[in-house]
Amino acid sequence: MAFTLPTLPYSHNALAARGMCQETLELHHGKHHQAYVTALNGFVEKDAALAGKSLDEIVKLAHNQAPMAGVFNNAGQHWNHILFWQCMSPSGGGIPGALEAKINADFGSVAAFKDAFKAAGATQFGSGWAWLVLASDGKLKVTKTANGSNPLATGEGKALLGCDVWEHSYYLDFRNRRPDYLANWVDHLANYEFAAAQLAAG
Ligand code: MN3
Repeated sequence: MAFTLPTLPYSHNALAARGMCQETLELHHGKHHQAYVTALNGFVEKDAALAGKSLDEIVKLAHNQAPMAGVFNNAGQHWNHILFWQCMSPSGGGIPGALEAKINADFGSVAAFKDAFKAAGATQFGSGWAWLVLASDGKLKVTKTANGSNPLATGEGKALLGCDVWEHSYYLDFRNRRPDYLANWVDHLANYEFAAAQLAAG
């Protein structure tokens, strides 16, 4: 069964008032994410070892396997973008009480969490992702990964939020100003309701 591009959980212009324009979403979802799906399906068709495997299984199987770098890049980016669309909302930015309490406990304050998340994204050299994860010790942590990698592959924890810091995610809206994209993202785009639901699900 081939992998497919998920439908966005909002319209292409739903985030425009919050700093992510229609053209960004049309290109990012319809072109970039679609290209990862198409490439991944091409690899699966040619490799019997991948046939019938779930996306999670392929990400873990291909991680750090040099001959499978292309598989990993595209499977990882499919996994990352499936999450990313859910990590934004037209009513983003508000943090539910239970998640806020957990953030305060593990980071000291919401501001400290946001600073750590923005710093992770801003200091990821080149393309990659910033993450809020629930680590195996039960604490929230901020991490970053390069290119198509993610916390499922690295084993750093369960991803509650992921922010794409590839240039295609922000260049139309913020040009080269990645820190401004990240500041806007944590305050106005991030779907903390989704993160809270991921946290509650364990
Ligand atoms: Mn992307």
